[in-house]
Amino acid sequence: MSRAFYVTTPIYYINGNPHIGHAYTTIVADVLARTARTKGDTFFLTGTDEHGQKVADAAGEAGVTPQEWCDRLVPKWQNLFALFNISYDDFIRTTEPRHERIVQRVFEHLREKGDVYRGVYEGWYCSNDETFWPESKLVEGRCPNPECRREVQWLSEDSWFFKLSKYNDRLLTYFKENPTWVRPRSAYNEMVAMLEEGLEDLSISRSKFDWGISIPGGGGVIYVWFDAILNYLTPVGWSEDEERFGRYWPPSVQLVGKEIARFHTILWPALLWALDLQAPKLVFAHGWITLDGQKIGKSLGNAADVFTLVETFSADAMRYFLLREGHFGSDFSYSETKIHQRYNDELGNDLGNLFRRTLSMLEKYRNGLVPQPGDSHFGERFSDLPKRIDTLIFNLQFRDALEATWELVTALNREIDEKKPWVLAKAENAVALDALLYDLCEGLRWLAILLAPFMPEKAREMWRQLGLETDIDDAWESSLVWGGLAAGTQTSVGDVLFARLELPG
Ligand code: ME8
Repeated sequence: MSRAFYVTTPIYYINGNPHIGHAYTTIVADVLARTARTKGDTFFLTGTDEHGQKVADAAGEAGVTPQEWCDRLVPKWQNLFALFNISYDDFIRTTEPRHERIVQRVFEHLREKGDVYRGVYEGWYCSNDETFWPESKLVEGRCPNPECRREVQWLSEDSWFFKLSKYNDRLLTYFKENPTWVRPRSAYNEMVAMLEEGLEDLSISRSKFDWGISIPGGGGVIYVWFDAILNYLTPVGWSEDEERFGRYWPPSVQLVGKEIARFHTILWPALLWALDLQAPKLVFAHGWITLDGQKIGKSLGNAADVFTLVETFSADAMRYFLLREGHFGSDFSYSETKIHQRYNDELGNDLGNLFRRTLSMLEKYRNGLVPQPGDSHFGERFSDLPKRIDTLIFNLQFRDALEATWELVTALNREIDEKKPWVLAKAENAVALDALLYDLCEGLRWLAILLAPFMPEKAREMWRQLGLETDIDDAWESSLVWGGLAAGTQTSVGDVLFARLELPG
């Protein structure tokens, strides 16, 4: 069993530019990784899926070779992830030799074992979804995926097959014995229904098409999904670094959009068992960000430019919005009006003003120096908050985690409204004013720590203005004891955290 925390995102097709949907899954993984890092060894993997017909077609349309196309597109994805402060530990590209070597090794190993065999594939193929479809699944002769519905091609070619059907019973038993290994429940149920219907062996090679990893010994290229799904093995040292592999395998959480749940919860564990490896501990198939009721996607071309959104709202506000808006697992719709509202209300008013008001009052009444603490009900009242938030994050309930954090934001705002520091100052009630200002500053220190995985830049800015010199990334549980802020700390009022934005008219 792995001793570390290993989290992955899907690797993204680079047949076009990244959009907010890709940012979403990657940000979620980042929140998990940042939280996990405060506890121990963590490995966070993302990357790009560069082979297959879809990418080759995009290159063809642009009039360049697939490799040139990939080399041109990858920096766009990496720039987006940098803009969002994604703290991945490795970015894998499936065209890298380190990955091609692993895929070929797996192929050879399974062929020797007899789980990969030669046959003829006859059936339909949707190149947009890079998926083989049996005749029975087509809808009016088209791709059955409701988001796609494109024309399918008839394929008839010599092919290598993976004996997926051999693992049907083991998969069903595994699902029954591990009812929470695939979440949410809707995805789990859908997969069980698919298994009950029965699995067919999977064609895993293409002979009439050459943008892929060569089959060892010749005979075409490896099917893009077989190639891509193995990316999770490559950077953790499978077959090459036993100690490293033992540390990270199996993955703790694999995040995917619900449309690719079946590759990750049926094909993937079967392949792993064929290699005598353990299945991931959890595959979470999240919902879609929609616009006007439709999934935002590259092929529909309905995505708002994510780079522009970051420019307008800041990376951290977008991270906050994406995790706060929907329940992770369900679809949620996106609109700039909704982002504006959350930005101005929750970030600007609730949090930003609280921060600014507190530091300004401290400046005015105490020259910016944190006073001595007094008697406080906060310590007891919020003693279980860090643990609760931690549990919610690892349970992938990000919206609830942010709501729980806002209990503290609300309580601090209420404290100002009720105790009225300006009245205490006027009455020269120094003891009460010190106690109040201390609680406000200490509460803000807590908030910076609790929000760091969600809004790393803003949390760091809060930390800086609060005059804290340690590294915020080292602060978590042990730092969350009420009273941890040292009296005498010199704070300094700096930039507004979330400058108010006017709604477009
Ligand atoms: O499927 N809402 O790549 P892909 C939420 N290469 N998430 C979304 C989204 C939306 N509207 N649109 C995309 C592939 N995503 C394969 C994966 S893995 C071995 C191979 C996110 O470029 C979501 O995570 O089509 C989804 O599963 C992924 O992007 C699909 O990216």
